[in-house]
Amino acid sequence: MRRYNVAVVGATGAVGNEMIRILEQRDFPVAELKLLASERSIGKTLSYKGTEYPVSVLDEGSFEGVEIGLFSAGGSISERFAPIAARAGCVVIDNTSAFRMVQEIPLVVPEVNSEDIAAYTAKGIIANPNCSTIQMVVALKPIHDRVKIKRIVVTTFQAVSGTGKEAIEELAEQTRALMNMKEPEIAVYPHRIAFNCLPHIDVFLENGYTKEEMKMVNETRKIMRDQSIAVTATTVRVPVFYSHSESVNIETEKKITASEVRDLLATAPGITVVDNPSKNEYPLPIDAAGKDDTYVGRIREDESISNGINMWVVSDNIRKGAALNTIQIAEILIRDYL
Ligand code: NAP
Ligand code: 3JN
Repeated sequence: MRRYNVAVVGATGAVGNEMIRILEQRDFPVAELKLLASERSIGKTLSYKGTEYPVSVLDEGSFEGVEIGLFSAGGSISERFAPIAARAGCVVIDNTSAFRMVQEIPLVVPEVNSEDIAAYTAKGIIANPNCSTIQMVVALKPIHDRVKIKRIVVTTFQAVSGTGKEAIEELAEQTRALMNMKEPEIAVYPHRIAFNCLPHIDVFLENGYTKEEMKMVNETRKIMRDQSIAVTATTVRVPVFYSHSESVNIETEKKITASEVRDLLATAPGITVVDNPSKNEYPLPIDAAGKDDTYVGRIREDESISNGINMWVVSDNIRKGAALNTIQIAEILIRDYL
């Protein structure tokens, strides 16, 4: 079997680390593995399949001989280094927002629009959507195909791991401090996150929404190839370590019942329906953490309108929301295109 030289850019981060774990778990055909990060990581090693690999400092020469580059070191790093990598012949799968809305660059969730990967040839780059968008479109695409979604109203409950390794540490530290009657230190977020909820993810924009909220609006329309879908989002950071949860309300063109949605999603790719309220069974972030699927429950008709559905959608934001989606794209890329 053909093997590929793979680079992980941002390998020491929350997403990069999970990428290495998933390459290992799914036995991706890696020939040489290059782990790249900043000067802060000089001297570090990371383990892959029982061997320690050195972390190298990312620079302009990092991509010679690399065939696939998995990027998650932030938007400005991708803006600078993804085109350099692509010029060196490496196909970049980028986890940042740098290229998501560039028209020629495909924005891909394999369960929804894997056929768009073919357009990678335009720039040598494929964009991975925002985590909150990914789990929502996985759950909504089968419904959109059946009864056409006119409007989506979504509120997210996002885990701190979405902000990176320092935020994971901050929630743990603040919780420890408060449980020991100490003053918690606030560094990553503008307010304390332990025992709190912050209706603020990424920066505020002129229209009053946050950038995270507008990512959900714009990315959903691009991935679903339907600019007519109306989307409004409120994104909230909650004191959970892993897995984002979302309350999703949709209005559809044609009527669909809750039971039809349950049946449709039960056989859809990447979805597990957990919807048994009489037994207190519904998706929970602690159950989704470390898993690959998107979990959907609390499926019910919205009684305030004629064609409406409410649901609760939960997925591991670092796996399906980032690292796993990236590697699923890479798997299709090598199977069908490279
Ligand atoms: P993180 O835990 O803070 O890790 C950041 C990573 O980027 C580290 O490996 C860091 O290396 C590296 N890095 C930072 N500055 C660098 C530089 N100048 N040169 C080379 N490497 C550099 O963050 P994360 O949670 O993994 O997220 C990283 C990025 O992934 C985010 O900024 C975002 O764009 C993207 N992301 C996307 C999603 C999604 O929804 N798809 C979710 C989360 C994150 P050092 O350890 O050496 O500092
Ligand atoms: O906050 C979350 O839960 C997800 C965060 C994603 C993120 C964090 C920093 C920069 C992104 C992203 O993927 O949209 C970015 C970015 O690249 O804009």
